[in-house]
Amino acid sequence: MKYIAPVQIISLLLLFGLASCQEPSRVAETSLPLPSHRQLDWQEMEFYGFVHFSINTFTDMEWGLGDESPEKFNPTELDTRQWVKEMKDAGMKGVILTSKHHDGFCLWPSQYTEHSVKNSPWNDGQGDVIAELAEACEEFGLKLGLYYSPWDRNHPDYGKPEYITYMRNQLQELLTNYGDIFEVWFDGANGGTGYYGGANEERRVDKRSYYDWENTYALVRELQPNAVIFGDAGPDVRWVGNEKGYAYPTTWSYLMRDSVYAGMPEYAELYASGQEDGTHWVPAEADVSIRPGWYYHPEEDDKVKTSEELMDIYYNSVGRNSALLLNFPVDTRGLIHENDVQALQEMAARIMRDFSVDLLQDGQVKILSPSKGQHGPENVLNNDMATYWIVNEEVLEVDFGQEITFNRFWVQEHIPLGQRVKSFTLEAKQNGQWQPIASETTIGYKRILRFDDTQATAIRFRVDDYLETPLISQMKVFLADNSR
Ligand code: FUL
Repeated sequence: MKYIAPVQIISLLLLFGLASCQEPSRVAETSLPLPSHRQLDWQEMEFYGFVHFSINTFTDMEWGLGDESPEKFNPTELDTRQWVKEMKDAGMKGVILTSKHHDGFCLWPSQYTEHSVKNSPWNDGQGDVIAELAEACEEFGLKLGLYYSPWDRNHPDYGKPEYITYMRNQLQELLTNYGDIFEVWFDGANGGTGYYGGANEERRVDKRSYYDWENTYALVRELQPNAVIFGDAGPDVRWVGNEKGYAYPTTWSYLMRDSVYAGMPEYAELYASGQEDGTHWVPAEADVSIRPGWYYHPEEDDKVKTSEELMDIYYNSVGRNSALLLNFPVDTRGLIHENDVQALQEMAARIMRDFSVDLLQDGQVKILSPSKGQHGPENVLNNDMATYWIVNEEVLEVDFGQEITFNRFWVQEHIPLGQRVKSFTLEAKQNGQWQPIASETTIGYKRILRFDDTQATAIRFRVDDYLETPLISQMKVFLADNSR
């Protein structure tokens, strides 16, 4: 990269005087919904892997009916270390495995059903995929999460109260036998046709009441107090409303959680952006598969997303106040296919390259404005998420001291005290004149703007509208690879 370290000067322009200044102690007295400690820990993970692996892998299906024989599950070279190593190398912080998908087959030897690995030829019925994955996660330092489908097309009792006991018994096994779990992922696809122990019929359930979520969540809390619970509508992490892996330019971490439920038909249309006036903190997670399907299909070996497509997904999720959950359809060998590995590692190299040099860290930073003490604008450059700049109607101007080229702007709010910015503007000083680069809406945990290569001697950041006094934690500027 051809770039000479500039002298950077930050100047703070007081636009509306000091009358509106918020005292640091006052900003904490907010009525906004705030994240829990488990949500804050989860937020920092940003990018983690998903694995869809089951009998479907061997039957070439996306949704098994529930009548498939466990004998079909027979990976020849299952290696969870390979999955975890590739994810770790790509910078992922965790992995979520489909412990039981809609077809009801269990990847662990549950004592409550025969429809599991214990009746498969794999490892002579002695295997436990979850135990192997937990071990690999421990070895490589990744966190383990578990997907569990409430809908079960195999179980004879699905639709009856007895099934809820079965589900809770299984959760008890999953959440006590495999160490710390960072996320419990409850799928929203509920009810429909299935095998149901031979009944072969359609079973509909009342999505709101059947699962008695309140008590199921209480069980998860009791067994794994640090795990976030994912569901279409939370309670801790919510679905982003599509399976393409992108969040929306406006993405709030708030939701009127009590009026939204899993499987709600209008969710994607109405709530995918979150709600500015939501009552609870429920941040978004964007899920997407690296191939068209969630499960492995040999005919999709040449349909793996390119690293360019994966970078669009990354910027439109992690760069839009959402986490990214990227799925790998593990193949019939029990491995992440070579083509998927290649695309993932190319993506990882691009992420590394795009964010390798923060241009706001280069050179000597000078603060021209009067010091604001503990919560001044210099905090946005200190790489410390615990500190922040209290924005009292000021504009932040960063002078590079010379012309530089850049095409990414990264900004983060101090979310332990909520999400506050409603809209902001970024400008660049070109030939002595301020030119608009972007006027955008929400920031949240992290917002990354992509734009064309821009030559400028300074940038100016302004919050245009906010819910409460904005608290900006970090800002960065990069010259990333804009070529395709
Ligand atoms: C959906 C499921 O129906 C898909 O099979 C997949 O598991 C996806 C992540 O969630 O609701």
